[in-house]
Amino acid sequence: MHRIIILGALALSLIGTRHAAASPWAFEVIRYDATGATPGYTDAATALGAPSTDTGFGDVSLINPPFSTAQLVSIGVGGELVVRFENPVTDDPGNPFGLDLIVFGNAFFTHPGTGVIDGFFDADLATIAVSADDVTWHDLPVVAADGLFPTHAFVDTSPPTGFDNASDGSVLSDFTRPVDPSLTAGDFTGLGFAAAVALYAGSGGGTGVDISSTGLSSIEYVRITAGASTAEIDAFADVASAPEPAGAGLILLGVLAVGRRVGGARR
Ligand SMILES: [Ca+2]
Ligand SMILES: [Ca+2]
Ligand SMILES: [Ca+2]
Repeated sequence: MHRIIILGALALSLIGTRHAAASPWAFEVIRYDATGATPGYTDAATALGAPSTDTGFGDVSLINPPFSTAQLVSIGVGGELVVRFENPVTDDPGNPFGLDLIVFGNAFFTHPGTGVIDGFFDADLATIAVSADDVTWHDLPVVAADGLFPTHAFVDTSPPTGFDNASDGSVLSDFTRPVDPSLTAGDFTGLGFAAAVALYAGSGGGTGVDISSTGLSSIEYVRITAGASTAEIDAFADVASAPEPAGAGLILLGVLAVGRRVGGARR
């Protein structure tokens, strides 16, 4: 009995340690140059922590982006934002689609009040660069921040009535899971709200970045610079690798299955 309690306490402490070490968001602003930024949108700390989930007019969704000065930081042409992660973002082979980092902006799909998507708006195609040491920087020219994919905060947000969603969701999307990068804006055009959300497959959206082209196994710093237009950034996330096929999870499932069988036998 004592041994079980001790093992249980050890397991809990390990789980606790893992969670404490696993903050997936940008953690610290290293530099912010507000040159060319939109006035008011100059609090770089708004890029830290989790992506925005509410606009004040309903859930953040792929048709309803964050827009307040407390949620977004503006990066003008000639300006820059550099943030650091608390934990290194690794080029983990278990990451979905090979994507390691997600950048959230305020681009969104448009619709004519019906929820059927007819366009894509406010994509500002900002340049993303990464660094392990804030000295040597690697541009990632294949992808652009503040473009595809719009943030979608709740998997169960209701379809819109008019230009707002009718009621709030309660099940958060996974902000550490990227959208399938083979999708294009055209794949969403003409889709109803539910069908568009289904293409996200539980992801919270954002621009997925594969750091493998840099030759670095991990990075801690991310830099955003504007392209032709002022970009808006909401948050950054470290992608969670897909669960291992074997290991603690399966053992836990086994324990649960045995427990269920014992419970069933008792009934
Ligand atoms: Ca990768
Ligand atoms: Ca934008
Ligand atoms: Ca934010």
